[in-house]
Amino acid sequence: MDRMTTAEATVESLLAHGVTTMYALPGVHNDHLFDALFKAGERIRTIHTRHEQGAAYMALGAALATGKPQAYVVVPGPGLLNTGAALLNAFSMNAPVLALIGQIPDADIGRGFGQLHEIRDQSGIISRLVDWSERIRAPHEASRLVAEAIRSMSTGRPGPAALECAIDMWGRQGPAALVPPHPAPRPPIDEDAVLAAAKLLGAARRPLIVCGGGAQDASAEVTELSALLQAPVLGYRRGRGILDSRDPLSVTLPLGRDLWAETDVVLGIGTRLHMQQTQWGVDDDLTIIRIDADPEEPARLRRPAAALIGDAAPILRRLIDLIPAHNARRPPRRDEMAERQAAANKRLAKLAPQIALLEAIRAELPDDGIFVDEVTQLGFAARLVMPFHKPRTFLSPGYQDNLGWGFATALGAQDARRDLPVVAISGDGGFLYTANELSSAVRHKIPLVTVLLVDGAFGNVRRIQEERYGNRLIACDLANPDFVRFAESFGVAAERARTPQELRAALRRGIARRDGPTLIEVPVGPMPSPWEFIQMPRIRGGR
Ligand SMILES: Cc1ncc(C[n+]2csc(CCOP(=O)(O)OP(=O)(O)O)c2C)c(N)n1
Ligand SMILES: [Mg+2]
Repeated sequence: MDRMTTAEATVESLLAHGVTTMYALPGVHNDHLFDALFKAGERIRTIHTRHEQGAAYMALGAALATGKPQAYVVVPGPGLLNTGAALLNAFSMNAPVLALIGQIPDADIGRGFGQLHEIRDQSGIISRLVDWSERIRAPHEASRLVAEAIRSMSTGRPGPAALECAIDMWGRQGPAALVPPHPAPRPPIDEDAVLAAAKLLGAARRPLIVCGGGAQDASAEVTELSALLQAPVLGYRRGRGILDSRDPLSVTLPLGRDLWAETDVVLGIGTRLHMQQTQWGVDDDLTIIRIDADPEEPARLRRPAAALIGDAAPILRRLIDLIPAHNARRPPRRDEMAERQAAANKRLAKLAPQIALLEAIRAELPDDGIFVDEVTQLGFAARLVMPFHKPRTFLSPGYQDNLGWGFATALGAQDARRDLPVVAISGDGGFLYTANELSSAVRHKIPLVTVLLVDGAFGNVRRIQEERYGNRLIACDLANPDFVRFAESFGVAAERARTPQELRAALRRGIARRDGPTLIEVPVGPMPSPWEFIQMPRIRGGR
């Protein structure tokens, strides 16, 4: 058995799991770990940021873009809390992010001496933020705990995990056997439930498929099943791009709600069906079938007729095998859906200023390029109208919808996928949450292109105050820097684009620039409200 420090065993184990980047902000509690990262040389890249939230968001973006586990390391107490919003997002988005968190001296934990960065019950706080967390208490535990953490991140409902380690434990040396990765257990497919679901879907007159983030690794299967059943596929945010938007059966809001009103059998894949069941409504004529990695999820709002637990792709494959023996004849829906899409687009044309900018981005971003959404006027519209052609090309922040997530998350996505262009959008409100990470983008030569919409306001808040609160405007106007000069002062290539045509040209230059970041400022005015297409009233009977 090799003698190693806890830190060395941790780094070696991360490498054995394919984790080759550490998003990081150093500090004395973790010095031994950084030394182990140094000694690991070229095998692991350490990407340091200017604030802990940047490191955690970057790990999140890397995880979302790759679907693979990613890690970050920060000091305890304030370092941990500074990553709070990103960790919350990772939990809500089921993203495999491993948080390595320092700790005060082992013997002092829980004794309230007021050590540097001490926080009461750090382990307890962490355990509320993630489903799996442990503290490494000896060198020989490190490798096993890394393997368990990473297994937990893809077992059942995927999500983040955390490992703490005390300041005096990272450097402790001892015998440390490296354990191989623990494969995540896969629940056996429940053949009876799949057969029951195949019969229900086969008999359906107007089946509908709804995809969420849990369907992202099942794009081929969803595409095949949609054709087999002539079933439209509804996706909103992370469900976009699983069925290519070019397929007339690929729909988003608001057409999805009309289809929800008409369907007799709905198949929800890796989605909470939250908007559908709580806003649009459910009645006894609707049969719901769920596929979900998390056994707790399907019955949370309403018990479905069938719940298929496990990874979507193999379950869908079984359904595709079984359905033909039970499949009803249905008229092809291609032409009907193309017409209905055109009608829906006429209604959405109200969002013309947003659509013109999104069309410019879509025209320059290749099909496999990644678009990172924000809580901004353009983002709300992107969720409704922007076409996506592949899964994992639309990173949208899930139910947290937390302002300020986008820029640093996009940096992580672009860092992990340097082979693809990544374009992020931000409002002037959201951007300044992490604009300091322009520095990290330059330092690490991350070729992200950011489109910054500047309206001098928390525009969404302002519109709500105008429309619903008698124009009593409060806390919504913003004093901005000159963003072009601001970015340039970091060494970022920056320009201003005043029209969709100028934006297109600027994007082309930015995407071609592969040795560093680009910022494109787009001055904008107030934009038409998207909310009538998002918060839509009930369309089926009571719950
Ligand atoms: C963490 C967090 N804080 C506050 C909000 C509330 N919020 C939603 S949109 C918004 C304003 C966004 O302003 P900006 O980024 O400039 O985009 P714009 O609406 O102007 O396009 C705010 C404050 C939020 N979603 N998340
Ligand atoms: Mg704004």
